[in-house]
Parts: sequence; C-alpha cells; structure tokens
Amino acid sequence: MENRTAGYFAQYAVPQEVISFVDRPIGHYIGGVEVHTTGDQIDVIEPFTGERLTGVVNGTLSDVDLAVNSARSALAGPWGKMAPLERQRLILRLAEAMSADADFLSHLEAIDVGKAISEARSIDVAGAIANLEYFAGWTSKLDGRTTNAVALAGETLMYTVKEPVGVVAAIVPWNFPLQILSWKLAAALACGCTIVCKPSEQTPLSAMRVAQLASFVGFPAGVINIVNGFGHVIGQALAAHRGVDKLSFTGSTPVGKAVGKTSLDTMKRLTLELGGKSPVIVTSKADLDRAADAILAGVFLNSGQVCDAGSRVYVHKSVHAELIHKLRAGAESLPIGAGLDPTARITPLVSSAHRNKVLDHISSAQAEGAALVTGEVSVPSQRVDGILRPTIFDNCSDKMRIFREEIFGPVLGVSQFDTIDEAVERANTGDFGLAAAIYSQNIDETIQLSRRLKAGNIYINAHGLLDPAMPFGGLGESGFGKDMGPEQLDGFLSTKSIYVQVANPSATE
Ligand code: TXE
Repeated sequence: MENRTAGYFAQYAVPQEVISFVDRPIGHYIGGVEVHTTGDQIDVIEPFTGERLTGVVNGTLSDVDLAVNSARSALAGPWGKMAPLERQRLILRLAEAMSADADFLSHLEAIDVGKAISEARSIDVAGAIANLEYFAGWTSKLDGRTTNAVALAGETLMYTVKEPVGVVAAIVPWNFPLQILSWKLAAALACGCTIVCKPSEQTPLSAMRVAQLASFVGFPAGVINIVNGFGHVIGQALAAHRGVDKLSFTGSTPVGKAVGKTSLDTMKRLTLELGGKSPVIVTSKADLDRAADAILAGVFLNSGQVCDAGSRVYVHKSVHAELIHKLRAGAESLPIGAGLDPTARITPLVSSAHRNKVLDHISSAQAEGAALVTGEVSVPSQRVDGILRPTIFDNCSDKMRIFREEIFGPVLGVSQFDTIDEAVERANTGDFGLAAAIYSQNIDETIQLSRRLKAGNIYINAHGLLDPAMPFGGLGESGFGKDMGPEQLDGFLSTKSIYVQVANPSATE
C-alpha cells in the first residue's frame, strides 16, 4: 500500500482486517474458494488519494468457462436439490452474516468507490441486506397455478410449475457495487438459480467479500461465483456463453445494447437497467423547503453517480427565484470530504477519468450559456482531492448537453416553465425513461402528473426512494425488465405448462 493511502487509512482508523483483505492480489471466487489463475493484475485505485489500492486479477475467457462450469455443476448438485425452506434459511444466514460484517463492507465501499462511508452504511450495506431478507421470503412462495380448460373438450387437468432459469450472469457497475449485486443475487438465489457475477474492474472488493461470507455460512460451492476482469473481455464472454441462461446487466446504455445483442445469439433471458436523465417538476403548489431538500438528496447522493439522479429541474416561474435560493444554500452547506470521513456527504468521484468527463459537462454547460449558480467553477480554491463541489446551473434549455446527457456527477440544471402542459412535454423529451419526480402539495396534481410522465419510477415529494418490495427499472433507452419486487422473480424463473388428459371414466371401466 502506498504512503498517502496508508496515512489516510490510519487517520480514519480503518480496521486491520479490512487492510489485510485489500492489501494483496485479489483473485476470482469460483467453486467456493478464491482462485488466482494468472498473475496479471488490473490496478484498483483509491479515489481520494488517487493511489493504487490493490490489484485485481485480469481474468481470461478460460476463467469465465471455469466459473460457468462451476455454476452449472452447483445447479445439478445439493443446491438444485435443496428444499425451498432450507434455501430460504441459507439466504437469511447470508443476510445475518452481512449485518455482522456491516462495518467491514462499508469500509470496502468507501475505499473502493470513494463514496461517503455514512451512505455506504445506511444505503449500500443496509439496502443489500434488506434485499436478501425480502427475497429469502419468496423462496418458499414460488407457486405455479392450476386452471380450467376454456376451449379443450373433455376433462384436462392443466397446471404450471416454476423452475429456476439456471445460471445467471450479473454484470454490475461501479457506482453501487454491493447494492446492485444484491439486486441480482437475492432474486437469483430465491429462485434456485446459481450466479456468476462480474463486478466493475474499478470496484471488485465487496462482491469478493460477499462470496466469502456465503461460503462461511454454508452455501454449496459454485452457487455464487465472481469473475474479475475487464468488461469487454469477461462481460462480453458471459453475454456470449452458452452455459449462461440469463443475463442481468446494470450499466451504461451503449454497453447494455451491445451485451443485449450478444445475449440474443444464445437466446438468454435479459434484464437491462441502463442510464437515465431524470426530470423533476416543481409546480407553483410545491412546499419549496421540502422540494429543495429532496432535490438535493436526489441529485447529490453518491456525489451524483446515481442512475436515477434527478438532474434536470423544471420549476414554475412563480417559485423559480425562491427555489434557486434554497437549492444554492442547501448545496453550499453539504459537507465535503474523503469517503472515510464520517461527516462527508460529497466525496471523490470514482476515478480521475470520470471526473474529467464530468468537468467536460460543466464546461459545456457554461459554453452553451447556462448560468452558474454555485459549484466547482466558481470556487476552485476550495477544491479537495478528487472531489467536485455540488454544481448548479440555471437558465438551462432542453437543447443543452447538460439537459440531454447523463452526467453521473454532482451537477444539477434548472429551467423555468409557464404551464403544466409545457413542463410535461419538456420532461418527456429525450430517449431515457428511468425516473421522474414531482413536487406539489396538491394531491390531484401529483397523481395526474404521475400518469403523464414517461418513466419507470415516479417519486412524489421525494427522490430516489428504494424498497425491495417495489420494482425498479426503466423505459426506452433506460432499458427493460425489473430489479426488485415480485416482478423481478419472473425474470429468473421458467414457467412450464403441464396438461394432463383425463380419460373418460366410462372408457376405463
Ligand atoms: O459503465 P459500463 P461505466 C453510466 C454513467 C457512466 C457511464 C460509464 O453515465 O458515466 O455509464 O460507466 C462492464 N461487455 N452508468 O464505464 O462501461 C463493466 O466492466 C460486457 C450508468 O462503468 O457500462 C462494468 O462491470 N460488459 C449505470 C459494467 O459493464 C462490459 C451505472 C458497467 O460498465 C463491457 C454505471 C462490454 N463490452 C454507469 N464493457 C446505472 N444505470 O446505474 C464494460 N462492461
């Protein structure tokens, strides 16, 4: 471990067991053990110090074969034969182990992603545990149905059974490595599938820890496998692999389209949770204090690296000035610091390359004539390592890049509207459809707006709420299929229809 990183960890008393877990070459997790198939490593960078944190194995196609074969064997082994209630208990044991390990997991997310450790604890780790607990319950409730024939003559018994689709490949991004892994893992396990996960090469740590905990609590070897390496190698190989039955991908729209096309060659089941450019409508009837707080939480969570971030605000002209005032005050009061700083809310972005991409969006907003309210460019002297200050632009137009493209950083754009119809039309422009938020104290107005907006997730007087019981997923360029909620289960199950022709009793007498 390099000097600044060691000093940074000492300053925040990172537990020695976390340092020991990280400060070594990270391998794959296949067949219930960590394996190192090659000494070739990809550098993993600590976002606050910008130094090399560790190295993760640069996996190859034969590693993918190994992991998929391991997952296939596990399907045919004790896991495939396990009674649902036993499976349910095992998933709950993993959730309990993660609860006991919450401090460890929170530290991993804070140093791998650079995110605020308080958010890692209360959102990433707590959310992942809740997903496992929720889906554990479904394990014992995956019933088929019986039905009566409506066209067939004679007597026919007709029923369906639900079976696991088989081996699930999960491709996971770097912004919420643990939580998004849990979205795929919990449903896959509940449905009796086995899983091969490819974490982002930038953030492999928490997935490796979860796989290790699963072995500790008694998951049979091969049920949970992690293959590390680059997306275009490992992710692509999983999408193409004949031994994978379902692909669940979260990441950018272009990569999602590419893996989707590849998956179809082998007729995989497919879920794509992609990017967004979520609109926010603030009407003249909004509670502006409440709206400002929720808008800031919705766009600056995880320093803006959130797929459903509400990054373009349409505010009624009568309340525009007051909202801008509140947004500015709120943004400027957000505590800035390192990921391990327990008081920080705005922390370093995941990498310098990503930070430069976000800075490019900020420059383009200025060049296109947006008015800077507060943020990075106005107070450069206050800049801390790797961190971009919460940035707000006013007077944005729908043609500007800041209003069209996913920025994935702490940048908010604001524009005024005259009529609700105009707000709806402008909010519905663009090809994404992940989320939208509405702020109004008038219940009729909120319900009407919720039906008119083109998005898979609608938040009213809030932003970014997530609950395992609710499906999450988008429309259009934001992808298809759902993570979480009972709706997710169908993506991991095959329905088999069984017909039993009942002979006429007189014919058998
Ligand atoms: O995503 P990628 P990145 C958006 C966000 C961000 C941009 C790029 O705008 O700035 O995407 O982020 C794997 N075949 N979101 O580069 O590349 C990769 O290794 C198969 C939105 O991280 O899509 C990682 O595990 N897999 C998003 C995963 O795909 C490939 C969250 C996502 O990487 C691959 C993250 C390939 N050819 C970024 N190339 C959200 N909706 O939450 C890469 N991967």
